[in-house]
Amino acid sequence: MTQTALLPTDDVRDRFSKAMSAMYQAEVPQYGTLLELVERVNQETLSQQPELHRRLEAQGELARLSVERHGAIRVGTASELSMLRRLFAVMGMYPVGYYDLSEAGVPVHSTAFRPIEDEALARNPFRVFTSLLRLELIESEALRQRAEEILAKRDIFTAKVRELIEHHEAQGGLTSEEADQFVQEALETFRWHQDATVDLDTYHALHDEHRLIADVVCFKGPHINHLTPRTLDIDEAQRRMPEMGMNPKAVIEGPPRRKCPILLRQTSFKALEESIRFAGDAQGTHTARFGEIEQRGMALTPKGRALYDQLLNEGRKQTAGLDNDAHQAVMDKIFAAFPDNDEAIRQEQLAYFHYHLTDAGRAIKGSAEEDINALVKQGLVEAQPITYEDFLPVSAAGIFQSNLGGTQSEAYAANANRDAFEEALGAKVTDELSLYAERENASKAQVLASLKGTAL
Ligand code: OOG
Ligand code: NI
Repeated sequence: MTQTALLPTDDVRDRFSKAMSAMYQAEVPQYGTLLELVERVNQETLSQQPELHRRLEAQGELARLSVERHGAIRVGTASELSMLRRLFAVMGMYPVGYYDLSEAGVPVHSTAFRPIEDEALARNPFRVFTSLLRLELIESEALRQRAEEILAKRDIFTAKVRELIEHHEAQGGLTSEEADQFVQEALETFRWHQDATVDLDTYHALHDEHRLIADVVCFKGPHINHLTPRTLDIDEAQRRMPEMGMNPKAVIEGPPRRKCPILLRQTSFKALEESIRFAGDAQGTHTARFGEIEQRGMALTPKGRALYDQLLNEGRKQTAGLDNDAHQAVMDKIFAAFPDNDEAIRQEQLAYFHYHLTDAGRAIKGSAEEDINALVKQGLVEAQPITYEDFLPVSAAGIFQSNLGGTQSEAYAANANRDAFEEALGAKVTDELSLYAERENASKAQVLASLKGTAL
């Protein structure tokens, strides 16, 4: 029997992320404008900053830049979440990180489905931030039951996609033709529906409890609510949004502008009000979908993250109500306490780095030196920061809020429940910090082995 060639999961993900982007451009034309803006700003930034160009190229990130984006969805039940886990696995995307957003007044907890391996990330790092509604946080017993009943009746997956997922699991992959079919069928889960599954009264009752509950419960599926391309200069992109007809949120979330960017900075254009037909033929509107951009920097160690959190909290106390310029100026002063050059950050172990041999290092055979810092000093080894591939709960909450009207911010009593999330998911989420640490350690081991002449 001849074996049919299976398509690498990286290719399935690449095809899917492109198809998703095309679908969202057709659904939300402003997202297309946003892509144009980001593309233009990125080209300008690269030509103005040759050092950045060199660095991205050396890190293998230049090639992925034009395909790089993340999306977000919200689901209502454990079985929806666990089926999504299987669907994303077909594309080489696995649950990384646990985020509790209830603290920020959003009744969900979340993970990010994303690729994990260096090569997979370099090819296409497509990520989907996926939230599970926490019905247990709804106060009214009657409303909670009503929401559960509505959710129990829907199936967000096509029969064909279920079949293809099982097929992938049984034969360990999909052929190219099956992958194309899978992409088309999987897209159906993320598509927008103009028809709600409930009547207007039910929508309002759920909406009054929390806008997000109505968004999750009242529709046939978990429509993709935004897609986010990666920009190399978020300040410039934010500045230019209005002249291209977009209404940006007030401030850029996350750390201020720096020479050596850390973690993640994000901003978005506000959600659109869209007309919906409710059961019983009533017309109404729903506000859910928006566009977002982000600038990614280096992944921080627990020590770096603690410093970041401390400075961010100080900043939040001083920036309430400020416009973006004033907000950034305050943050800039506060973040002066966070070193802003790669070597100082590395020496203080605030971020994760990837080590590789320089040309001089490659010329050496049989060195017994094992001290990586000494090798860096000797110019034989170079360290490059590892890019942050994950999300920031505070920033995520800010994005949620600005698209929920910005007023519903009273917090639910903080109650992270990772165990319940993992039980719903049907798997453990991988700890994102351990992934960065592993990548750093593997690169060190590789460098030392090549210098010894015993290349791994
Ligand atoms: C997800 C918000 C989180 C981000 O970039 O932090 C997110 C949502 O609104 O469903 O996408
Ligand atoms: Ni986002």
